[in-house]
Amino acid sequence: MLSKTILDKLNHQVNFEAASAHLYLQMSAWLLTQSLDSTAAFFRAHAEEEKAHMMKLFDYINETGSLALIGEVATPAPEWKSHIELLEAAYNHELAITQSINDLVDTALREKDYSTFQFLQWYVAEQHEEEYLFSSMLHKARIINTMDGRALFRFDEEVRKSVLHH
Ligand code: OFO
Repeated sequence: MLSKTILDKLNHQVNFEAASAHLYLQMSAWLLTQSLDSTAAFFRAHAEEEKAHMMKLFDYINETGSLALIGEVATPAPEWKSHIELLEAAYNHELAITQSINDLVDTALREKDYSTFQFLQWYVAEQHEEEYLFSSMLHKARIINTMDGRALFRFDEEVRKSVLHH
């Protein structure tokens, strides 16, 4: 049985993951208007991942005999001025998710809810992956945005072709 504190926080996380799915889907639409089709495809696929994160929580809550709640999801405003600004927003969003997961882990430990603590470990590992993924994308976008950066990238590409493939 989940305590009220844990249940509220888990339901809050259900909503957060749903909001993430909406945000990334909105981002993919904006990216399409900028002809960044592959980045748009990435965000669209990532919106699906967030939906899966949401469903995993939804199932866990229901399996404990508690009631998962589908809350209202805020409408994301597509007001990014550049793809870099969008990537920064996405990275910051992931940092906020990590914080929320960490807070849940903290509470589970404090309440000695070891089942929830164990369940959340998947999210802890996942957030490590997601932060890495989004920060490396942002980093690459920033590099390619400068002339020197483009030259560096070409060099790196040459290394990939000539050294790594031999
Ligand atoms: Fe992108 O993260 Fe969900 O949990």
